[in-house]
Amino acid sequence: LGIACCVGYKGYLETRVNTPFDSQKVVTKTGLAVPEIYWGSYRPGTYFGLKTREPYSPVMGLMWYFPSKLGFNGEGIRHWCEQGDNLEHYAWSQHDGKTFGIQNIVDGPVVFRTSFVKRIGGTNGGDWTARIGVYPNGDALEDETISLVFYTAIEPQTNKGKLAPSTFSHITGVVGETKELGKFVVKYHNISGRIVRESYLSVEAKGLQLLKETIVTTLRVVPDKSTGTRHLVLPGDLTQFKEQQMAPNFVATQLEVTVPFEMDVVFESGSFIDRPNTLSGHVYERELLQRADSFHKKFENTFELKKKNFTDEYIDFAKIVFSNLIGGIGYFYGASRVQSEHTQTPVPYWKAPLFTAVPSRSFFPRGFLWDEGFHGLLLASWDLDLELDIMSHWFDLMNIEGWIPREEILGQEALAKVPEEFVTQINSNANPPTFFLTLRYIIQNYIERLTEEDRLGALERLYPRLVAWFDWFNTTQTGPLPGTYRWRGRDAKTNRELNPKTLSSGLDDYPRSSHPTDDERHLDLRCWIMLGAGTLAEIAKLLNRESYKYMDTFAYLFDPKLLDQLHWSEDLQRYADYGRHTDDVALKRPPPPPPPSRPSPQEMVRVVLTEPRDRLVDTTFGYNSLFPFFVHGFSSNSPRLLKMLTDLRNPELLWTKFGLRSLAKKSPLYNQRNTEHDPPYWRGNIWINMNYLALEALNYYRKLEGPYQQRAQDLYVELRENLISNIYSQYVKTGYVWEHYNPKTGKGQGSHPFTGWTSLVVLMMAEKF
Ligand code: 6A9
Repeated sequence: LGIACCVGYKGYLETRVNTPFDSQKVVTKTGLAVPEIYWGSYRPGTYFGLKTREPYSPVMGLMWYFPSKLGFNGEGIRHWCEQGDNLEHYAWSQHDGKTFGIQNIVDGPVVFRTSFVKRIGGTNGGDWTARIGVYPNGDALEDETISLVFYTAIEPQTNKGKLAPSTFSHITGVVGETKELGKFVVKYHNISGRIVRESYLSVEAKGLQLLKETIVTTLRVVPDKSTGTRHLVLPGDLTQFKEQQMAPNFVATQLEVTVPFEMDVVFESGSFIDRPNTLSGHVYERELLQRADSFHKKFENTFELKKKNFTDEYIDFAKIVFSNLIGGIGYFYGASRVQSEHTQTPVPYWKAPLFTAVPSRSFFPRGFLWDEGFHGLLLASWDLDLELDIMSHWFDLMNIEGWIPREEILGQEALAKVPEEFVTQINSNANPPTFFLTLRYIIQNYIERLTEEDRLGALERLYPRLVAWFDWFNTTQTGPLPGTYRWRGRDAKTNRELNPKTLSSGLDDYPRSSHPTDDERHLDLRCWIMLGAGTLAEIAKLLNRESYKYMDTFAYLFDPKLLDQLHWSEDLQRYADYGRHTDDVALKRPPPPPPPSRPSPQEMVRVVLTEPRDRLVDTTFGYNSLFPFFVHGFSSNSPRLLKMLTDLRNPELLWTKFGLRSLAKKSPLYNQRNTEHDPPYWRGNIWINMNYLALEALNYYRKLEGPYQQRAQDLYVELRENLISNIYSQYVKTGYVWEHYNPKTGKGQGSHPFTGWTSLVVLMMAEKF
């Protein structure tokens, strides 16, 4: 009996990590039940791609290349957003998240304008048309042609999915069918410009992650005897081999054209029988103009930048940044790979959809938990239902323990972008609970919108999950002393890293104690929990639930005396982590092994020059030190507030002309590499999400009556100005917004475009907190 019980118990523990949270799902309406957002540009990792909000939707998309420049292995074909393509610019310039979008892409000698407009009708999600325009970038291109490839593809799991090439109005398009879409067609209309050559491909592709490869391997070189040149064409129907006929799942049309050129891709749903006209040509242009017009009006109503006297250039910039965030929303479906201490190997999570914005369309076009809470501030300002839908999807990914995985790599396309070692998500590891920030923002700014019935309904369904999430943090992430918290997931054994990373905190290589132990205390996590408790209490009140538990937790964590006991350094007059620590560490290359072994260069390792001891990590000053301020932890006359404001403005610490740097110049690990391969990341660079939190707190204290109000006001004005002008000027210089900014020069760095939390610049301009 004993053994049976334990085997059963072990099995029970093993399966907890991938057992869904046991309560009603928050998302109740999706797919065709929400026709307005059924189709969309939900493939943010492509330059231009569309799909539906369906687990296995057909995908449509664009590739292009210059035939004269096509390299070996298809080098030069544009499809997925890749930094290595070195495009001068690409971003949605207008996008409302619902009905239309306009994108500009600059690729050397040409400029693309890709737009789409949706039209509701019938019972299967309606129609849409995409306009693809290619124009010369400056001087006209002489004799140069460009090849445009537009495709439709389905996966084997697509419900009753069928595709076939079909010719309408001279260009090969597609007829297709799925269970959800019913019958549909994709037609191409040449609007203006000259098609030099047309060809198509119909084939069985080996997977959605291999579409470009399939084009590359099937392109044929056709010599043209009259001119002595060679052309690249798609080979037509490849599905008929011997007797055996395969069903195509990938149909692509290639148009080799001269520039300028414009075409419409017209998607028509079979069930839409009473469409008044074809959504193409002038009809399309008129529709697009109308939508753009409402977009501009709504943008001003929402963010009021004209009213604040921003110039047209700044307003256009804000529209681009915002549009690329909302236009970067994707719909993903698949299973994460997860692991717990009770599973021997990683196991699959359950298959689930995720509707989410993404930090970066090029480098990480997928969902990240704490990034999404920041994105939510902008999205909620624009369209509260859209944001509630996104949040609902995230909370449906919660397991029975109350855990939500941090990085969401769902589906073949997403998986193909992530190196193997980053895929597995571990259920002891957290990520800052920024959705509490989103919810606080919504309650503060849009309470009247929130209290409408259907939105309250979403909140009701969300509530048990918010409670479970909070409780998960407040039980699994605690430290040994009351009121202390610790990020899990640091590697205590490694000697590769100068300071073992804390990926779960979101601040990755931000310096913590040098020797991770179970006794360390993380200041930022403590503050996140306090913010969570306060917000949860407010939501409980809103829903007429008992809120005292969370009020108590909030009050307990708010207690300035307890905070000081645990985290205040009397010596250095600042807040800090606590742990086993020494500053005296360095990366050194070990001496080569003695002969006869072949001396291969050995990787640098950390050497500890002074033994660590238990202490505050108070020689480090940076974003982490600011967290008590971020969560409004001081009363208006607190000397701690004065000290904080003084430190904020100190150029020897964090202050720069471009915003607050992540780490003080004098901190031991300022600008240090973590391994010889890992350059400094959160060790000096300026990050916009943290700067937004600083501005938010300054805004709070400048409005709170007290002796330091004016000081907060002055800092607010100056910091806001510094951030906006630098992000803007870097955009003008480079064509992009960036992941982080250089503290010495203000230069954009890291991944780009990064219209994740860097797009908070729009809220800074709008002064919405
Ligand atoms: C690794 C490389 C093609 C790092 O914005 C997303 C996250 C943040 O949540 C986190 O706070 N970024 C920040 O420190 C980017 C993380 C990217 C990891 C991808 C695989 C892919 O190579």
